[in-house]
Amino acid sequence: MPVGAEVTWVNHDDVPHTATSTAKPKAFDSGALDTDQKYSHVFTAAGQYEYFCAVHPKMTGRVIVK
Ligand SMILES: [Cu+2]
Repeated sequence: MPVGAEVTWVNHDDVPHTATSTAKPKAFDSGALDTDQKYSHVFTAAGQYEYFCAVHPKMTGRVIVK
């Protein structure tokens, strides 16, 4: 994704999830998203942004901004 792009997470599951930045301090944190709730974040700097679900820490992902 290019710098300045917006990513939107949508919870299509029937249990809550989060998209929580692994970095300290956090680059973003959705908080708990219930079913069909959305969270958006604009990435304003290049980098690799790791994230996980605070409810289910084994759920992880990565946003790559170039
Ligand atoms: Cu989860």
